[in-house]
Amino acid sequence: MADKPYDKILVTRSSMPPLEEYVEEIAPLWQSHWLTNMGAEHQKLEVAIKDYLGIDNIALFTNGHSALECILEAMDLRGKVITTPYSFASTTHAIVRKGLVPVFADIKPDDYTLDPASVERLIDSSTCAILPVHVYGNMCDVAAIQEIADKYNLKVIYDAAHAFGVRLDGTSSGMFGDAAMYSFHATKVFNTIEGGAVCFRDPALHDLLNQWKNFGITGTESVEYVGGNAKMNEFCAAMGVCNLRHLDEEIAKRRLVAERYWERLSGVAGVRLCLPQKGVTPNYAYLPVVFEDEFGATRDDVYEALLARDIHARKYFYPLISDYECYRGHFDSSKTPVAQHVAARVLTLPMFADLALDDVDLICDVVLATAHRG
Ligand code: T4K
Repeated sequence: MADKPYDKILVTRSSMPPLEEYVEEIAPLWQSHWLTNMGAEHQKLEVAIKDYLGIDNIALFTNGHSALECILEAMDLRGKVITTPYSFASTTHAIVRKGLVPVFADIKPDDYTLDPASVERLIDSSTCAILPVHVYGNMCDVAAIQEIADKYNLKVIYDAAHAFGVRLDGTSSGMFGDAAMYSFHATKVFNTIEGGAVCFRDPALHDLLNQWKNFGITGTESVEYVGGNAKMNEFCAAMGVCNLRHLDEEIAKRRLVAERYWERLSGVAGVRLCLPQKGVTPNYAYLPVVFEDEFGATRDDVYEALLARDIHARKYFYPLISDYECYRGHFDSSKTPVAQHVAARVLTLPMFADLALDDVDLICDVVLATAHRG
């Protein structure tokens, strides 16, 4: 590893701008002493993201999870929300923490996003919204989901935590549905250290979201909502301003890493990969591999074999949210058999911009050597 910028292969590694660039970006804060509460860097980042994504409306947050909770609350939703159990804890936790009831639909076997065919039969008179996830940056079937939502008058809020920079036929992932949440966590393709955003269709939500994330304060002497505190601070916003300048370059480097993996692992019996979807410009956020029985070794065998070489893959997303201890007894995961199947077999391999191609080769060698040795 001597010639590498990392000393261990972890599942990912935060992208960071050159230190001097960040120092230059934050230097004015020593003059202004304005560190948070929607300051100059916050405003600069909002404008830069709108330009980059070609979107109309955005509100920044302290993290993606708060952004999701905030949009659910700002839309004043009540009742059931149809969602996927194949995601990070945040998706369902946001629904539950806002007093809504999650109902799990199954996922598609090819891209692991919410299967529109399994959504419609779950809708009843108390359903208020659909909350699908563009998991790994794979775009959901947005047209089919919107058609169902229009038919039953439901809101659509996308968890687009993984999909910053992803486009469908040239349109940003943030432009679909009523709203979309992005995560800018350190582990994401684009990070602000911690951070997140909501993109939304109705411009009337702009003031509402900015008030909700600031205690519901609407003026120096008026507080109209019981809001929380979820404002992005100036240091995080400055990190975003810098990282955004390098994002295209970062995604181009990730592409080379992804293509090397696909070249090495395509066509191997029992190995299922997520290749770019038709019409989609990907961001190469994650490198999920599903190990089917024909591979001759289990996902856990591969995970252990990599670990033995100090290579840290992760089981995103196992267990299913519906199997978490905190939800035990409330859901039956056998009702989402595709999600159950994928969660038991998936491994996300290391993926980050600076991952050396010879390390990708090493990882693939270990994976392939595991086949039929489980
Ligand atoms: N919806 C979805 C679908 C999500 O995936 C997430 C977050 C959210 C909503 C919520 O968004 P945020 O509120 O987080 O903005 C990580 C992240 O903490 C989490 O943001 C992310 N999803 C999830 C998929 O992954 P862990 O528990 O796996 O993180 P951790 O600490 O084990 O880190 C994983 C690897 O990342 C480390 O092995 C090394 C690398 N890393 C980590 C950190 C913290 C870095 O390179 N730099 C760092 O600063 O959850």
